[in-house]
Amino acid sequence: MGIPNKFKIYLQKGLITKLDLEKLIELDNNYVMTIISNFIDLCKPNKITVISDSKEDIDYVRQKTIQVGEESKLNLEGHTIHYDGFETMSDHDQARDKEHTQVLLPIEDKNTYPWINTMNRKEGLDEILEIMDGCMKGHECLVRFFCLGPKRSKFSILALQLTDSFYVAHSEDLLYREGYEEFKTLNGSNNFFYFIHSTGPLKDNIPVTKDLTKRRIYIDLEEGRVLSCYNTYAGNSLGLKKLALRLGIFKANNEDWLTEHYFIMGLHPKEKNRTTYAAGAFPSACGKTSTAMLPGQTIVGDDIAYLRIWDDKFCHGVNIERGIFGIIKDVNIKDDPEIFKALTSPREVIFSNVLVNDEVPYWLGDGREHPDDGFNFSGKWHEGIRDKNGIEIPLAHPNARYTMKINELSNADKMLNDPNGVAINIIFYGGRDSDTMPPILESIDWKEGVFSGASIESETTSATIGKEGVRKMQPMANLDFLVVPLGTYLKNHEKFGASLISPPKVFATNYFLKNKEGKYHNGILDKLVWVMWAELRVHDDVDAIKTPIGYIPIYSDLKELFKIYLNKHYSEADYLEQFSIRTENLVQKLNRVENMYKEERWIPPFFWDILNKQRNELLTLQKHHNKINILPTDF
Ligand code: SPV
Ligand code: MN
Repeated sequence: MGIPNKFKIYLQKGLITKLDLEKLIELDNNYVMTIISNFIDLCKPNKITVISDSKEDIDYVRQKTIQVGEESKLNLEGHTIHYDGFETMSDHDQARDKEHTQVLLPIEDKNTYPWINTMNRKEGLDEILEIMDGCMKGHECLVRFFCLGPKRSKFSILALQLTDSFYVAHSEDLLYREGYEEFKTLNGSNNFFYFIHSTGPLKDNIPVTKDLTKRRIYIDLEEGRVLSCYNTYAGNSLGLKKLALRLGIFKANNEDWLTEHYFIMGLHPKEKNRTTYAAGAFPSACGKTSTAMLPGQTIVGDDIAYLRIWDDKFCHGVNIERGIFGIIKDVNIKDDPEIFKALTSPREVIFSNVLVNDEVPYWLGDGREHPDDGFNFSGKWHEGIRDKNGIEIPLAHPNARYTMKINELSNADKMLNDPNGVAINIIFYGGRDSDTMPPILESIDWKEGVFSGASIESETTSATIGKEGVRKMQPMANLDFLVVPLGTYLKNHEKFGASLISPPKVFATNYFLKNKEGKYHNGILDKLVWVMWAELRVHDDVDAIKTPIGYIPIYSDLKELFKIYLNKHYSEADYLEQFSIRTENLVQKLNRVENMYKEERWIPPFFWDILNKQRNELLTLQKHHNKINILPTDF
C-alpha cells in the first residue's frame, strides 16, 4: 500500500512520525486509513501516535498517563489512581450516562422501541460530529488495535480505537487483548468495530472533562462504530466495553449467536474431580464480580461474553475481555477475600474515584479505619464535606472501581485464552430482590430459563446515574445495552437453545432476600452454596423439589453444602423461610412482568405461555393450601 495523500500531509506537518505511519501502512487496510484520516481531520489533535502490540508501545501509554496526570502513582508497585469528572453528587461522570447514550436509527425506521434510547441517525450524527469538531485540540490521539475475545478464535471480533485519553488506552491494555498483529490477518477487510473517543477540553487543575453537558455516546449500528465524547468514566469512554457490547448484540442477533452481559467461571466441587463452567448475568452492583471470584473457584471473565453453538453442538463461551473493571465498594477481606488480596498486593491496578491519603487508597466498605481527609473524586476531601447542593460527599464514590488483569490472579482459569472457549453448562440470572424470589431456583427447561432471565427484577444501584433503590425489570441484565427489540433478542435466545444438543441449565439466584426486620437473610459468601448446588444439579447428583416457578433444593443437600463449603450450620427454619414459595409476591411480580412486556409487540408466544402457566399454577397452589407462603415441605 502506498502512502495516502492525507498521511503525506500529516507527515509533513509533523502530526505523525515516519515510524508510526509505517506501522499503519504495514496493516495494508484502506478502511483503517480512511477512518483515521476522517477523524483526525474532524477532531484536530496535535499529534497521532500509533500503538502496536510491542511492550515498548504499551509502556509508552503507561508512562504518559502518569506524565499528563490522568493517573498518579500510589504506594504499591503498579498501583495508580484515576479520577473521573465531578460537579455534584447528581451531576458527574462517575457512572454510565444512559440519557446521552443513543442508538442511531435509519430514517426509514418508524418503529418505537420502548426500552431503547433511539435517535434519528442523520440528526444524531450531525449533532455529535459538530460537538467533536476540534474536540482533540492540543491533545495526542492514540490509535489502538484490540481483539475482543481470544486471539486466533472464531469467536473474536477486532476493534480499532482512537482516543485522546491515556487513561482510556491504559485501561484497555489491562482489559483487552492486543490486536495490532491480528489486524494484519484481516487482509484489508472492514470486518471490525471501531470507536472514537475524546475527553473534550480538560479542567486546568485535574485532567477531567470540563464540560459534561456535551457528553454524548452515539451508537451507529449501520457503520459498526460508536462515537463517544466529553467523558472519561470507563463505562462511557472505553469503546471495547459497553459500547462494543451493544454492537456485539446487534451482530449476534443477526448471526444466531449470543453477546451477553455475562461473567464466566469454573466451578470446582470438592471431592469431585471435575470443572463445570457457568456463566451469569446480574445487573450492576448485584454481586456479579464477587460470584466470578468466589473462593476456591476460577474466573474466566466478569462482565461480557460471546456464546456460540460450537462444532460439538454444545454451547461454548469466551470472555471478550481479559481484565476486570470491578466495583470496589464493599470489597473487604471477609466478604471478597480473593479480590481484596489482589487489590492490596503489588500488580498493575488502576483505582478510580476512591479516597487517597498518603498514597494509600481507601473505599467504602473496605473494612479498615479511614482517615478523615485526603483527595477523592470531588477534589480535596474531608469528613462531612458537602457538594454545591448541600449533599454530603462520601469518602469514595459508591461506583468507584478497580481495573486489573485476570491472568495475574491466582484464581485465573487456565482456559481464559482458549480459542475454543469453554463449554457452558450453567447460566445464572439474578437481581437485587428483597422479598420475592428464593436464593436459588432451577428453571424447568431452556425456554423457562429464558423467561427467568427475561424477568429479572432488581432495585437500582449507583452504577448508573439516577435514583437508587427503585425496582426495575432487567432482562438478562442487558436492557441498558439492547439495540434490537426485546422480543427479537428473546427469540434469538429461544432459537439458540433449541439448536444445542443439551442447552445449559438455567438458575435464578437472589442474594438479597430480606427478613421481616429488613435484614439480609444470607451472608455474602452463602452464594458459594447456591452455585455449588447448581453444579450438583447439572451432574444429576442431587434431587430437587418441583414448584410452579422451577426446582428448589432439598434441605439436607443445602445443609451438607453449608457444612462443606462454609463450615456453617444451616438451620431448617432458615431453609423453610428462604425457600418458601411466596405466591402473592410472585404473582404480583408476574403481573409487573406482563405490564412491562405488553409495551412491545414483538414478544414471542412462548414468553406469554410460560407467564400464564406460572401464574395459574401459583394461584391454584394458593387456593389449594389456603395460604400465600407455601413451604418446601408442602410439595
Ligand atoms: C456495569 O455497570 O455493568 C459495569 C461497569 O460493568 S460499566 O463499565 O460502567 O458498564
Ligand atoms: Mn457490566
